[in-house]
Amino acid sequence: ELCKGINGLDKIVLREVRGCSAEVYLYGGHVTSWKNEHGEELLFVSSKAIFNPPKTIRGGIPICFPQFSNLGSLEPHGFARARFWTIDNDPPPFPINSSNKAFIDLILKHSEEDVKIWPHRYEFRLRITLGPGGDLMLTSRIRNTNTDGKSFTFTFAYHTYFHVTDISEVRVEGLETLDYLDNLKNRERFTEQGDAIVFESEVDKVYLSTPTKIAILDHERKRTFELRKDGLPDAVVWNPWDKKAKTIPDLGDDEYKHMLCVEAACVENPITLKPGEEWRGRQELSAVPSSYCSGQ
Ligand code: TA6
Repeated sequence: ELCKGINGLDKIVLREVRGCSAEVYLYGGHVTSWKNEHGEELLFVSSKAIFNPPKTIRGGIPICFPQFSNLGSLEPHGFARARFWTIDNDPPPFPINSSNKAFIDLILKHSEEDVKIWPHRYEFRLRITLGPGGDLMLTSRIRNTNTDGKSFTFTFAYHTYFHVTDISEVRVEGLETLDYLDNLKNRERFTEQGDAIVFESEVDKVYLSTPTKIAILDHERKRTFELRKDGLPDAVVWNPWDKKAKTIPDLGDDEYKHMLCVEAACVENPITLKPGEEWRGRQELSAVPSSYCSGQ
């Protein structure tokens, strides 16, 4: 269902039989809402988020492409989150079965303007699916459509902002003992020690070659988010904490307490595509009561 969102921007609402829903803005190909069957919001979007292109939306799931963070010459996190995507009415067949599921196919192609800042032609197809049970799946297919024989290289992330009750009570499982690059220490490489990850200060890390499953436990709400990923070896974990939060104009001073970014990403080893080649990367999210989660 296509309708008007904030400031008249087009958005698509996906609904599932039990009442779960998701919202996607064509601006950015950006998921801004994911609700469970009780209508509870599972993603964090700042109360100060600006829905006014070319500003990017603070929260939800920004798509970082063709550059994660400031690891290149483009604007931070690339331009895909600041472009108008279109609905792809006739996508080539997807390898996943989306029958019985609510989904939308979006597409972003190079514009002549963008070719000036990133001299490549591409087709980026994004399928956003709300499965029965409310799982939210994002599948990206990026194809090099250069006609000059040139390969291109990119980094990528689904910059997911999870809504948490109290960041001090959150644990992340699945990243312990892994190597990470610490963005707060000049991207130096360290090894995570000890148990599950907990939060008591600013964190901005890229965990490398992680398992495909990461759990985010919201202790207070007795909810566990499960993130599963494919084609995306790394996982970024970010919380700005109090001092950094105050420097971010579109984030409330105390909102850091209620958000945690855990991002399926490909950062350490950029992806290179030859003309005609296609890359796929997928992130699946579920939210379940903690007690029902296996192994917890
Ligand atoms: O993913 C973590 C990060 O790259 C941080 O360094 C932090 O700046 C954040 O993303 C938000 O970036 P943004 O450009 O959306 O303000």
